[in-house]
Amino acid sequence: SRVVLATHNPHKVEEFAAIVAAHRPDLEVVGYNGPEPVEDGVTFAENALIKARAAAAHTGLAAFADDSGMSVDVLGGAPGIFSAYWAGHAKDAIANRRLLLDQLSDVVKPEHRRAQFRSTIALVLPTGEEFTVEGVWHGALATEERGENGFGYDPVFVPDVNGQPGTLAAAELSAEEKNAQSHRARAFVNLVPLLSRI
Ligand code: ITT
Repeated sequence: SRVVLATHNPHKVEEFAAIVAAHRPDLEVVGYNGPEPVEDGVTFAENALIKARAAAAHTGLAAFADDSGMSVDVLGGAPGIFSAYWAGHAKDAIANRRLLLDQLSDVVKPEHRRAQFRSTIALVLPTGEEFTVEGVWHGALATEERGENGFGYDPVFVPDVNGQPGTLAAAELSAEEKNAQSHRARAFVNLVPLLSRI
C-alpha cells in the first residue's frame, strides 16, 4: 500500500525512510511537494492534522505528517509547537538552540534541565478518517552544543539511557541509534496498527 509523507523537512524524510523500512518495509512512502498549509493549530496534534489533511486532499491518497519539537520542563513545555521558529521568524536551527541554552544558563542542577522531544503523527485516510499518535523521547538539555549528526535541537539534547540520565547528545548518536529510540520512531510504532486501514 501507498502513503504520502507530508513534510517539507528533508531530515524528517530521511528519518522516516529508515523508520518505515525497519517496521513496515512493504509500505510505499511517497514524498509531498504540494502547497504548505498555514500551521495555526495550538497543539502538535492540530498542526500534524493540518499538514496531513492538506496532503490527503491534494493527492487523494492516505497521508501522514509529523509535528514535533522540544519541550523543556522548567519553561513550561516551551518551545513546544514553536520549536522551528523559537528565535524568530526564520527557521534558524542554530539560533533556536543557542537561545534555548541561554534561557537555561542559570539552571545549574541537571535534574532541573529535564526536557523531551515530542512527536505527534497524524494519519488522514481518503475516507476522511483521521488518527493521531504520539511519541516522547525523555532526556535533559545539555549545557553546550555537541555532535554533528541529526538536525535542529539534536546537539543540545541528551537523551536518557535505560531511563537514567545519558551522557551523549542526540547529535552524537548515529542515525541508526537515533532512529531506534527517537520520539519520531516511538510515534511511528504507535501508528503501525493503524496502517492496516490504508
Ligand atoms: P514540516 O512542518 O514540513 O514537517 P518542520 O521542520 O517545520 O517541517 P515542525 O513544524 O514539526 O516541522 O517543527 C519541528 C521543529 O522541532 C524542527 O524544526 C526542529 O527545530 C525541532 N525538532 C523536531 N524533531 C527534532 C529532532 O528529531 N531533532 C532535532 N530537532 C527536532
